[in-house]
Amino acid sequence: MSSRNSDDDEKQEFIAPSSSSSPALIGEDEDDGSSRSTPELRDRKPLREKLDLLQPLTSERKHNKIVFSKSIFKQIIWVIYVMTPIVIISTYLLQNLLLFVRYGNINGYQNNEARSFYRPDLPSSFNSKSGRYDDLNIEFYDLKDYQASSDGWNNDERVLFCVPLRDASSHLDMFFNHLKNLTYPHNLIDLAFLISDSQDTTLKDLKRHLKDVQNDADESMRFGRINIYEKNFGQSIGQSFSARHGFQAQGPRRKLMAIARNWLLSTALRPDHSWVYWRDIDVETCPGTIIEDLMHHDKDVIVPNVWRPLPDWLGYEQPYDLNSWQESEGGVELAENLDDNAVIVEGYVEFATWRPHLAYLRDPNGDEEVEMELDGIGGVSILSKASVFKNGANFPAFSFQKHAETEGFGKLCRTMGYSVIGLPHYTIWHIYEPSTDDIKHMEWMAEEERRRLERLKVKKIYDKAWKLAFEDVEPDWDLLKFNVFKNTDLKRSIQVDWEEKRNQFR
Ligand SMILES: Nc1nc2c(ncn2[C@@H]2O[C@H](COP(=O)(O)OP(=O)(O)O)[C@@H](O)[C@H]2O)c(=O)[nH]1
Ligand SMILES: [Mg+2]
Repeated sequence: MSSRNSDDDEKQEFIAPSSSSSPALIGEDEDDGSSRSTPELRDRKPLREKLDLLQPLTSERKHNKIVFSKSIFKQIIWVIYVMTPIVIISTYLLQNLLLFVRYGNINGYQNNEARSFYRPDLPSSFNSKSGRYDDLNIEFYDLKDYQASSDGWNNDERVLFCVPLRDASSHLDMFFNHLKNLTYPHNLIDLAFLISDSQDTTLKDLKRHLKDVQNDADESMRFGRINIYEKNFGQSIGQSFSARHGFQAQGPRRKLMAIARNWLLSTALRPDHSWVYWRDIDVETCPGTIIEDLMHHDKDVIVPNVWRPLPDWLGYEQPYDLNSWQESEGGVELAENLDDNAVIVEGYVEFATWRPHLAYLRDPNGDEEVEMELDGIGGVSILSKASVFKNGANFPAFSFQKHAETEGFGKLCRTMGYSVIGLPHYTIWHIYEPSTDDIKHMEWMAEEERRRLERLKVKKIYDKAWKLAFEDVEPDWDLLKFNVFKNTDLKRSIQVDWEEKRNQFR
């Protein structure tokens, strides 16, 4: 038989069971009328018989074909159905196996060692001097083990590093440079961020930076626990310099900031923290040793001086944080005369307190170790013993002795008997952000510069035209002058007797 015929046979075997059980129909399906009376058709009789004989086999195939061959699509679904759980389970097992081989556990970290990659949080058993677990997995802390000492870095004292954030993505590069430069052992620093009422990409950028630092090949660069919290408090005052610093904005803004700080602190503070360090995101210049520099004073609450650089046309530099001050008679008197709910904010002419400000007492060449007692403090950079908060201090979100937020915190700490200290000659620098007036002035300066350049251009053209239009006769005149005066005594002086002349005309 030709190859076509053998194809036909195969086709018959395939079609027969599904289309009709009658062998007569096979021929009809298969051939047109011209081939029906040919010898080949007669030769097919044994094939039909053969098909009849194979009937049980054909129905079995029919079954198999329904299951396996009805459509390729079904097969693909089947493979996916079977393989998906296998792939998931084996990936999970492989991952855990790799972690186990590397760390000896499947959590991806080792006790007393920096962890290998970023995770949102770590069990509090991570790292030295933390809680201990018993057989029942009960965590136990002997709180006397977590006190704060002046050289905490030698005693494995953990620092909770708190950063409130709002629309802060533009400051993150600068902030992480500072963070990486910190000399306090990074594995003893737990980072806690609270992002509120932000419209920009703060959260996304923050996570990217944290992943980078926690994946640093140098394990000593990696930090301890890292927590990011997001919570909006409905802050509607803009984040521009002038919006933030307007007098009217101060009361509501400071109360909301106080609430934000309290949330951040109470959510992140753990039993194993000995210190709490507060830091604003927008600090431009700060020593990497800041934690140790403040810590070694061994005070309950301590702040550095905070200034900001200025453009040359504004005088190069200026005190920034006026919230660190000592109480004065004027301040006490003012407070007595205000409503119970009033909040004094320092540094505004509306509140004349005549208080000595830490910022203005700075001597650039002064001894950085000099201390000054304070009553109110600013929040740009505060180091505090954790026990201060654990004992109940917080940032008043209401009028506490006519103050709120960090200034209220200072007052509260003094009331609780804590030492609250500022360092007048130890300075860190906040960024310069232009105010609305500064921006106007800068626009005016830019316009002036544009005009000056324009005038310069015009003058150049005039100078050129002048040269072309007029002949320079200066050398000729010099020659002529010489010839005209060569026989004249130019030094001769003529004396006129004016008295005589006057008499003549009388
Ligand atoms: N969570 C939170 N953080 C804020 C809010 N407002 C400001 N911040 C952050 O708090 C810190 C101090 O705020 P900033 O506006 O720089 O204060 P200023 O320098 O005293 O005017 C910065 O790190 C800000 O990103 C807020 O409403 N919520
Ligand atoms: Mg700021």
